Amino acid sequence: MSCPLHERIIFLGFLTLFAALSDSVAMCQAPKANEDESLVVMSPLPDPLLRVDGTRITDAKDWPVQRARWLQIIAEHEYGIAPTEKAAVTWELVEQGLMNNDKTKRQQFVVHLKTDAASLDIDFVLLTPNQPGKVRGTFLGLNFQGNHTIDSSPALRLPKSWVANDSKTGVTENRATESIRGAQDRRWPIAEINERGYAVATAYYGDIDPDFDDGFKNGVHSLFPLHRASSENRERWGTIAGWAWGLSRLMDVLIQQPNIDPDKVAVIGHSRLGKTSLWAGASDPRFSIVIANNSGCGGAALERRNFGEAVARINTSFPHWFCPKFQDYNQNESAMPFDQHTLLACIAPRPVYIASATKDLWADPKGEYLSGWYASPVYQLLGYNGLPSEVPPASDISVGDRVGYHNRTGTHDILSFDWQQYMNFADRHWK
Ligand code: GTR
Repeated sequence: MSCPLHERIIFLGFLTLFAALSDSVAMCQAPKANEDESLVVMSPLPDPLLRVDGTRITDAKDWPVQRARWLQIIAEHEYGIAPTEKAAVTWELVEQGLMNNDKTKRQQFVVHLKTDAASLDIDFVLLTPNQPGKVRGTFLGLNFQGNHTIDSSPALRLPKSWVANDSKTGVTENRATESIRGAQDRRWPIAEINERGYAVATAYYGDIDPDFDDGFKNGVHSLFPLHRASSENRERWGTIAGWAWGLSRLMDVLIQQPNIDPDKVAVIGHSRLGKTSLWAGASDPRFSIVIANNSGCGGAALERRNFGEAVARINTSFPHWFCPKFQDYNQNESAMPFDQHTLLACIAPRPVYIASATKDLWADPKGEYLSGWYASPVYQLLGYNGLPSEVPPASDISVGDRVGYHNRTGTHDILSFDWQQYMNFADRHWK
């Protein structure tokens, strides 16, 4: 049946109005965020060392079983369980050259992932110091707007996948544009990193899984259609788990490169990608250091503090980041069988670094710190020191041993100051 044009326009108008209304209704359903420390009432945290039978682990040799239990719980209730089936991973070098006044060697790969159901290509760039021999260590992390945004080098390829429309970046029609080449370079101080002997490896997060709610169908989810989360299968992987799984596939490729030391790869991420680096690092022990910058709710911050963003709001704004089951904890954090300190504990004894920014109350700097503090008994059991005190340090001071932390003066971002602390941390642990 065809419908006259004016009726179609009126109908589309109604649809748009309806969508806008339901969006604002959804936002209203999320409670007002608390950013007042005096209003924080935190219910008791689960003890990471307590077994299901109520006894407490006192021997390091019992930790691996307990760690596996936490990983299972966190997967099931928060990020969702990733498929155990494998995808075939192959890669090709599609471009290489020098940049940064010849101080940086650039290699661009396309990583192909394939299952019986689908295939997916990820553009992957490796930027190493232009020197012979192995690099000192590698920082692997995803970027938000495309590999071409991390540096102004004209050779960096534009993503072909979905990109968020944004009046600031000038992106319309969900396609990457030249206009933002180099626009994120403050977040990726490549020259400084290479000067200290380290490499940077990155891919655009949308190549792995587009960042919008499509019912878990596109991106990596298309590779495993039988594993899709739904109202019947509420514990299956969401988008953060997809990005984390993608980081592990990039790691598969990275460790095959002759100049990369597979024992010295740190996984790093900012904000939603900091939540991602924590989950990638907790689940994949090949990452020898894990770094989460301003990761906030669903990242390092303790959910039971209910400070800043909190569970109900993140599940309302970004329902696709977590598994549907995580919604059971909207305004119900004390019922969570875990909290984010158990996520950090799953990284032990590998070093983990958490960073906050003083003006980023939305991400709850104190909650990010305390998570590290409450994970520290696990590090101690395993023979290492975590954080030194229950009291967070003054701003811009880096503290901790195997659990590192700083609270940079300023807003939600990842800047040279943060990278300097991460490289100092890597210098110490990768001696
Ligand atoms: C915000 C979100 C945060 C954080 C941030 C980001 O809108 O509330 O959880 O992840 O986005 O990733 O930039």
